Order: sequence, then C-alpha cells, then structure tokens
Amino acid sequence: MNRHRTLALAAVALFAIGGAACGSDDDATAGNGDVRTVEIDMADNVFEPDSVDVNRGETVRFVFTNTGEVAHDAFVGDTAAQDGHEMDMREAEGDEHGSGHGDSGAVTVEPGDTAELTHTFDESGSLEIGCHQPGHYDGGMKLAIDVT
Ligand SMILES: [Cu+2]
Repeated sequence: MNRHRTLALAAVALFAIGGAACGSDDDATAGNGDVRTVEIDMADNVFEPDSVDVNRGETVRFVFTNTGEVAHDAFVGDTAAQDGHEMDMREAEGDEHGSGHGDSGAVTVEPGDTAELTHTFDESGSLEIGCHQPGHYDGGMKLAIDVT
C-alpha cells in the first residue's frame, strides 16, 4: 500500500519535471528566434547609436532607455512618415485632450524609463526613428535605419 503510493508520487514528480523542462526549452527558443533586440539610448537630444543596419524581412525589437532629463519618443518610418508624424504631434499640442501619442507605432519614454517598439522591416530602403518631442526631430534627434 505504502509502496504503491510512493511509486505513484514519484511518477507524478517525474512528469512534472519533464513538463517544466519542455516549457523552459520552448521559452528559450522563442526568445532567441526571429526577433533581434537592439538597445538604444535616448539622451538630450540624440539617439545612441544613431544608425542601425537591418536585413529585409527582419523583425527588430528596439529597447529604448531614456538616459536624459526630458521625455523623448520614437517613431519608425521613412522621412515622409516622419514629417507627417511631426505635423500630427504639433497639431495635437494645441488640443488639450490630445497627447499626440495615439499612434501605435510610436512610444514616449520618460526620463529613466525604458520602452520597447517592435517593427518588421518588409521592404529594403532607408527608414528613420525620429523623436517628435517639440524641436527634437528638427534638431537632429533621429536614427538612420538601413534596410538591405
Ligand atoms: Cu527627443
């Protein structure tokens, strides 16, 4: 009776260990899969590094850390999209209810904070990440992305 119970418990324990091991293997595979992580520092007012090369079709998870004293944001797009987003942000400024950050492709990072933006680069060409806090993009707070 006691022996049966011990064997049953041992079987359950082994099953649990096996299941846990499989689970962690899956997590590791997902973490090291198709998504490349690129860490970017935001200072006042510059991205560091200020250029990144990616392969066409690649998915990149940008992790932005704001090491500066003021808020910065990041928006991925070509120069036309950057200009459009800049205009949207300026228009939103006049609207007391609009933060201007409703765009899903943009993040705002407060000083000391970290935020992520994941983007898949389907087409080759030149893109940018721009900061659209007032005056930052025009002041050169942009990061060049070369997709090849
Ligand atoms: Cu900025």
